[in-house]
Amino acid sequence: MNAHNNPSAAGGAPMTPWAIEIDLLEATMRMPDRLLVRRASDMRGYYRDAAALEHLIAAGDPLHYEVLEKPVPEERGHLMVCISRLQPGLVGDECFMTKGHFHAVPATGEIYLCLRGTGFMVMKTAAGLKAAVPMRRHQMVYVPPWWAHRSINTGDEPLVSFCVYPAEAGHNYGDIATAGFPQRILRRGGAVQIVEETANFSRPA
Ligand code: S6P
Ligand code: ZN
Repeated sequence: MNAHNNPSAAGGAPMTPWAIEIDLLEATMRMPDRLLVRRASDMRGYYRDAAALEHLIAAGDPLHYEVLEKPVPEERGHLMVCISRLQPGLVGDECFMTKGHFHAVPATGEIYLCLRGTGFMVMKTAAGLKAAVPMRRHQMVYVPPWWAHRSINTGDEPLVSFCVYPAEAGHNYGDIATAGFPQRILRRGGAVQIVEETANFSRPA
């Protein structure tokens, strides 16, 4: 069997084609096989106001975000698809966000098609480039290879995106937990602000 008639990278039988139902209006995936759930207590160290986060955790540890997936083998050639659903809310004056990550295989990009809500995708490269791209319904954000990415909900309803990325990409959170991103998104009195990070901004005393 040659590469032309055996698309399985592992050399076994090719995967059987499949389909799932994604409700674009409700912004949900029916019967996902895997569900990643992150609550406020999973986000320690990521927000600038640690005391506000602890207050939130003590007050019920609210849901932050969920990732619904139909996993495929984490092999080159496959495409991973998921729905990311980020709740609205504030930690102090900072909008709820995902942890953010580089891909463990860094030369892999990602597509985020925003289905619902409003926010930003903040991005950075290891070489110091930065970007903050608005997210809103019907907007597709292209995360190029080598860019770490974090989604941020600036609105009053869930920010939901359909994501597609190379299945071998993986996640690399190491640098994000310690260095954060160059930009934070705040909401003060209803006004959304992009604030440039400073050395002592991410770790307040
Ligand atoms: C994976 C893709 C998403 C995120 C999800 C959660 O490459 O970007 O599935 O995993 O939005 O974010 P995070 O930063 O906690 O993994
Ligand atoms: Zn990713």
